[in-house]
Amino acid sequence: MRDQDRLPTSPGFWRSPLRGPWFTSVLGLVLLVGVTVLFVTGLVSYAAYNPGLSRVNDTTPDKGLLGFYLFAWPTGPVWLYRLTQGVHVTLGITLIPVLLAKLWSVVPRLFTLPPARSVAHALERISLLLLVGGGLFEFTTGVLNIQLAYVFPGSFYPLHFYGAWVFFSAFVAHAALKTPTALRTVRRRLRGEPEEVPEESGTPGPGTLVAPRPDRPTVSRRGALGLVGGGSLLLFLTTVGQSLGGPLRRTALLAPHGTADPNGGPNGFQINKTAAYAGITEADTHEDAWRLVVTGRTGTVRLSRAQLLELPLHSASLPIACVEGWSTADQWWRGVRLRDLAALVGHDGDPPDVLVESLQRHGAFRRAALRANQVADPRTLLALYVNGEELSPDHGHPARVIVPAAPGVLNTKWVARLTFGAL
Ligand SMILES: Nc1nc2c(c(=O)[nH]1)N[C@H]1C(S)=C(S)[C@@H](COP(=O)(O)O)O[C@H]1N2
Ligand SMILES: [Mo]
Repeated sequence: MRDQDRLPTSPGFWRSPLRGPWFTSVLGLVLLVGVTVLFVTGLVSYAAYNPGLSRVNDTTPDKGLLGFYLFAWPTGPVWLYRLTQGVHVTLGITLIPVLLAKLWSVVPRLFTLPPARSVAHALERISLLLLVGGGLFEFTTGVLNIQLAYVFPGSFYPLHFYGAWVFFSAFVAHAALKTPTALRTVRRRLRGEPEEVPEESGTPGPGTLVAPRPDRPTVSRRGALGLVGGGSLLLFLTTVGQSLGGPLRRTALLAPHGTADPNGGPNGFQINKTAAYAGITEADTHEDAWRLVVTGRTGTVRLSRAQLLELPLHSASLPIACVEGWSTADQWWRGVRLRDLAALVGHDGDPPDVLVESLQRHGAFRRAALRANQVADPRTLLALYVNGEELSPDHGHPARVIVPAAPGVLNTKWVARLTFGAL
């Protein structure tokens, strides 16, 4: 190694023959599509939480203008959130090798000297720090959350939400600058034209990615892309099963909810938080102790389980789909329509939104606010049975909410109180 090549700031320090505009461009174009889909499915997931409805659902109360696009999440098709969030999480995992390879392919650029040749160049380099830092931050926080490693100061949601805006802003600026070059590079290659030659060292331009004194190749560029693609495929195949029902779930070796469904039987589907975790005891849920307190325009009624069972019971086949990307196949729920309970307390016809509260005393998910469109849907139930059997303690006995197409977090378990029109 020549003396002046001892430092990473020297182009000669970087020896891999794989680096070059074609390798970087292909990975960049994959990320252009992939990261855009991640951003859109992420924003959509946030809207599905009903954050504009109530502080109860809002994990980012200081979002300000960033909530400009919020909309009333629909109640159909029933698999809507299963799909959007399954795509978000599975695609995020699948893109990890692509992201890492892309960063590796441009790492010499991070060391270029002088650090800034002009104000414009300085701004570009700052935006690159936000891009790289933001990207690593978003992928890391996402992976930690789906692996149930709740190591975040406060909550995962604000970090991932604000981080997404920083990352995506830098991403848009970067894509606007680089996409034309990337497309040109890939087209040249497709036409069989040679790769652009390296320019003078230190000069900016696509050529600077090519090592001026490359080592002997141990794998072709095509082979290296194949390795990255193979890594992605492997991650895809060991993750996607958590969003599918049936035996394929067991193929999700990397997902906490990719194991076989618990102990079979009607209640044998994935459980998020157990009754024990939530501090729910038999004494709380016992027939003599438990009452459902329903409040609305005309006052409050208290219903025992026996009284609830005298109301008309209805069924709906609905999945549970969690923000963590796992979901269940449709389960057959049976219980009282939320809109019928609204009618009991003076909301006939057009039911309002509702605040649902659990017996659970601590934890962020003990309460949830549902929109009027969710209350009005005849498939939205206060479920007492699932798949023909009473709810098990872990699935929310004696009663839980189930809402079509909504994120799992809105399906409050161990319900104690419904307050209509209070939000
Ligand atoms: N009271 C209460 N309800 C809750 C939760 C909770 O922690 N406490 N978790 C929610 C989340 S995040 C999900 S994904 C679903 C999971 O339902 P399951 O455990 O029956 O599959 O329950 C929801 N209902
Ligand atoms: Mo969840």
